[in-house]
Amino acid sequence: MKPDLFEAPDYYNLDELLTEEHKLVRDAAREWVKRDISPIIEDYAQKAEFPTQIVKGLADIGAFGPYIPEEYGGAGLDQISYGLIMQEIERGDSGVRSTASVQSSLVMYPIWKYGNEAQRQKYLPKLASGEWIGSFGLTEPDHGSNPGGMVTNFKDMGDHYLLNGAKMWISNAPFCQIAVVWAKNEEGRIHGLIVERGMEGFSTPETHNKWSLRASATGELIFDNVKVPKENLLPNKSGLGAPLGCLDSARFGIAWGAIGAAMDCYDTALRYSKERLQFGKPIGQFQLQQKKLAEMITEITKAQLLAWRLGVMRENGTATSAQISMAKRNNVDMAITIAREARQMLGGMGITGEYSIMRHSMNLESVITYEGTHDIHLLITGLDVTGLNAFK
Ligand code: TGC
Ligand code: FAD
Repeated sequence: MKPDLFEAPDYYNLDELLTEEHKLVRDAAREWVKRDISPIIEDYAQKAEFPTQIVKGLADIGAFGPYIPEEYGGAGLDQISYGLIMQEIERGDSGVRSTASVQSSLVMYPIWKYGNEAQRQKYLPKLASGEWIGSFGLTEPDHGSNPGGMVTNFKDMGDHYLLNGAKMWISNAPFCQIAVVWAKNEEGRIHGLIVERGMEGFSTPETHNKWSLRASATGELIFDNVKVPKENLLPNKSGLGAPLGCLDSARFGIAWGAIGAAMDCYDTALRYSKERLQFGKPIGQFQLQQKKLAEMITEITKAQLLAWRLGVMRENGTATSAQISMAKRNNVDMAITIAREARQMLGGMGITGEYSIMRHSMNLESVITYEGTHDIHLLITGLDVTGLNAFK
């Protein structure tokens, strides 16, 4: 793979909207990605293997629980810092950002928000340091976009719960120490349970043959009469709104992350367009190539503004779930379009692992599907503006 010469585009001087702390946090993540991710990521993606040696680095840059209070081992940062960290990590690879998103927003967040103090003390510091990796089990083989239909269930056996069912497409599953699992009780009410590796009847087979997110480990969570101690139930929120609340936080991170992938594709194509000569001139001198670059930087700038404003609203507690859906949908779509155009600008070289674009392009096929598909987010916006529910 070529050396990482990335220079971040900032066409509207958005750095002026950031605090000194934001810039410090972002630059630390940017440097780490250049040093520890760029040189190895293509190889791990080719091997379809998660680079476990990067876990400590992710913890060091505050990627595990950026906004979780410091008393629980988190970085105690604000929402824009969280977004910037996700942006920088996904500039390196969406699969690495996935690991950080799941750990922070889908495992640490529910334990922090829905757990009791004993659960926070037991799990959060180990997750923040990367000693333990978590996974989040919501999707099932027959219930993806419609998680409310889940069939995974638990029964109250007096001194413990008995958990049965299966989750599919679960990031980090093959090597997680714990899983936050969503299951129905005997009344059909959804609750979160913390399942630990080693509990009898709990297994996590890996999903192979992915052409996308190859440097992220994906698997199943299988529960065959798993005895879960009663103290592992998250007591402070139940119902479908509980897992969907975690998704709000993760989708916010993706809205920022996708900008990172898009920036990397744009920056690569821009540099290539000045170096690659055809018909005796740089291809960047041709109007058709300029059109692609001009549209890319326009779309990146709009996405940056959307993410920044959403960050301000998340921080002051006014962002709605529908506003988060809009940003996730728009920014991932923007990134996948840019990846495709940038790939074309590199001609044949664009399909090789010498450059990052094809990997980003394939990764984004997962990003546009997980955490709510492109179409589901459109319907959430449609419901919000019309008041008419397409899901019922
Ligand atoms: P609906 O009847 O609309 O809602 C049920 C209850 O939930 C509440 N609610 C929310 N609460 C918090 N945040 C949100 N975003 C919420 N959206 C809805 C709602 O108010 C209601 O509460 P209550 O008290 O009235 O019961 O539910 P529905 O069954 O009609 O479904 C709505 C729909 C389709 C929008 C939703 O289920 C959905 O978002 N589907 C997409 C599923 C999804 O995103 N799955 C993601 C799985 S995790 C993942 O992909 C991780 S990838 C990570 C990585 O690797 O980076
Ligand atoms: P389906 O729900 O079957 O959808 C198929 C198609 O139908 C889609 O185009 C969809 O938009 C469309 N569709 C569905 N319903 C409607 C409707 N009402 N109106 C119009 N169109 C509709 N899940 C987790 O719980 N934890 C994880 O860590 C996790 N990680 C993932 C990692 C990867 C790499 C991938 C690919 C997925 C991951 N997921 C995870 C699962 C992900 O959230 C689901 O794949 C996603 O929610 C879509 O569900 P589905 O694949 O079952 O598709």
